[in-house]
Amino acid sequence: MTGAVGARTSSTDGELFERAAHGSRAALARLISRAESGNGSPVAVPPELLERQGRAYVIGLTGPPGAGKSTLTDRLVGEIRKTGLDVAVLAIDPTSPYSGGAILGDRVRMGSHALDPHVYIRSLATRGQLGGLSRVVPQALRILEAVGFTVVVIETVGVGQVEIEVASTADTTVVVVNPGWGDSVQANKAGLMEIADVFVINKADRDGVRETKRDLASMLDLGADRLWRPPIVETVASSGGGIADLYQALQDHRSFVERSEEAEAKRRRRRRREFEESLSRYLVERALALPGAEELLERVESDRVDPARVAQELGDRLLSHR
Ligand SMILES: Nc1nc2c(ncn2[C@@H]2O[C@H](COP(=O)(O)OP(=O)(O)OP(=O)(O)O)[C@@H](O)[C@H]2O)c(=O)[nH]1
Ligand SMILES: [Mg+2]
Repeated sequence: MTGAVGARTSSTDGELFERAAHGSRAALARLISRAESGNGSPVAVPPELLERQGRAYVIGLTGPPGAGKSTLTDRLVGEIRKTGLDVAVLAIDPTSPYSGGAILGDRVRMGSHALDPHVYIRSLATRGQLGGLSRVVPQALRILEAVGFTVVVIETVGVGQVEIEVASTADTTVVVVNPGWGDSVQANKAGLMEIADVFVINKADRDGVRETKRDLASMLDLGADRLWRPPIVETVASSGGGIADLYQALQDHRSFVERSEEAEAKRRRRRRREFEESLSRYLVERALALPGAEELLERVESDRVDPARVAQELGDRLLSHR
C-alpha cells in the first residue's frame, strides 16, 4: 500500500483490529462492514496478527431454503461451545439486500446464543454486486481469524452456483436436505453431491427419511472412488436430535482433511484464486480510473468495439502510466 491514504486506512484498520482482538464486538462489526461495503482497499490485517491466518476450521452449511440450516447451526454452536471454543457464524443471504426480516429471522433462530460473549453471529449481504460473495466471504474469514476465532460456521441459503462456490471454501461442507428432497431438486443434485462432505437429512421427524437416505446413498455409490465417503446423518434440529452424530461426523471429516494431501492442495488453490481475483479487481479499478477510461467503457457498452481489444489497450495504458 502506498501513499498517505493507504497509510491512514491501514492504521485505522489496525486500531479496530487491536480493539476487536481484545473482544470488542463493535470493532469487529465495523471491520466486517468495511469488507462488505467494498469501498477502497481490502481490510488490512496487521502484521502481528497474520500468523493466525488459515488457522480457523471452517464449516459450511448449505441447502434449500427452510431446510433448517439456522436451527441446525444454533445447535452446532451449542456443541462447539461445550468444548470451550469461541465460534463465529456468518449467515449469508445472496439475493436480498439487508432486509430487516432476514436478519431478524437469523437472530431469532440463533437466539439461544445471542447473549454468549464467546459467540459472534453476523449476517452478510452483497447488495447484488457481481462477485460480491467471493470477495466478502474470504475477507470476513480473514478478519475473524485475525481476531482469534478458530471455528467459523458459514450458512448459505439456497443451492445455486454462488452458494456452492461459497460452501466449497469451507474445510467441511454440510449439505442439509429434508425428507422427500429427492423429488424436488433434481437439477442441483450433481453439484451438491460434488461439494458435500457430510449430508444431513434434517426434519427426520417427518415421513420419507428412509427413501431420501436410500436415494442419497445410491447417488453416493456413483462417486464411490472418492477417498472420503460423505456420511448421511439424520437430525431433528428443532429438538436437538442427532446433533451429537453430526458433530462426530464433522470431527471425523476434519481429521480426514488434516491427514490428506488433497486438503492442502485445496487450500493452496483457494488462496491462489483469492489472490488472482483480488489482483484483477484491483487492476480493473485502477484502469477504469485512468483519464479517458469512461469514454472507452461507453464505447464497449454500446457495442461498437471489440471489448477484448479495448481491454488490452487500456491495460497497456495502465502499465505505462505512472
Ligand atoms: N419438524 C421440524 N421442523 C424443523 C426442524 N428443524 C427446523 N425446523 C423448522 O423449520 C423452519 C425453518 O428453519 P430454519 O432453521 O430457519 O431453516 P433455514 O434453512 O435456516 O431457512 P432459510 O435460512 O430461510 O433458508 C423453522 O420453522 C424451524 O423451526 C426439524 O428437525 N423438524
Ligand atoms: Mg437460515
